Amino acid sequence: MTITVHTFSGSPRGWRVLLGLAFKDLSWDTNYLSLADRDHRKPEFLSLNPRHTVPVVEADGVVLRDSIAILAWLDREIPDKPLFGNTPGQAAEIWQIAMECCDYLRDANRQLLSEVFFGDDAVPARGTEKHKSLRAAVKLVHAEQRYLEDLLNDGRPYLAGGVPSAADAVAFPEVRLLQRALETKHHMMTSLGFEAPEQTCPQLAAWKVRIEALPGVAATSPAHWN
Ligand SMILES: N[C@@H](CCC(=O)N[C@@H](CS)C(=O)NCC(=O)O)C(=O)O
Repeated sequence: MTITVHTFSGSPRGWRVLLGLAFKDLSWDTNYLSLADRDHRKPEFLSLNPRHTVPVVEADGVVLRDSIAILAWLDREIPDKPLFGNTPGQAAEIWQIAMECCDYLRDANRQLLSEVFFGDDAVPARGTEKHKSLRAAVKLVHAEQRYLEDLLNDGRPYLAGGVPSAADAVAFPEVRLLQRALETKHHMMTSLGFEAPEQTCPQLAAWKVRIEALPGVAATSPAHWN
């Protein structure tokens, strides 16, 4: 089966799918759309996904357009190295963590990173509404980092147990994007009081390194970071 993933370089939702493929030791083709050129609004892409969002996966005539649906489909299509566990209990835990990361960590990151990556690069003055809302976003991010840290505190290597799962595929892009923000927008992130896992969440920092070392994961990194 030939799997083509249409995505933007650095899209957290597209990255989930690439990680799911890597965790399963599969190969794939990536078609990077240009956000600047608005490729996702062009008729060719709209014919695949009228909602103009990435990721979209094409595989032997099947077209799928939601990151979580794609991971679930992939697991049914290719059951080896399951992303959603082997038992009902494991499936429930993986879904729960994955959806919590979709809802809470993604939302906190969106509030913070849309300004950090795409804003005017000026650190907002203390006391302004913008500063208050970005500080609030940083607090939410910290709370979600601590939630992940607590999951790992029982000694498990991955978020939902002993093997990488869909929970890790959803969480990793978010944690890695925060690191990227710290690397490329250091002054802004530190001025807002962001604390990296390396400072406050040692289990999460070690998990990030563990995921990065898995086979195939390096190839999922955003193309424009190289
Ligand atoms: N529920 C969808 C949401 C996808 C989504 O919002 N993707 C963003 C990029 S991370 C996007 O394509 N935004 C462009 C747009 O909405 O026009 C999924 O998880 O696949």
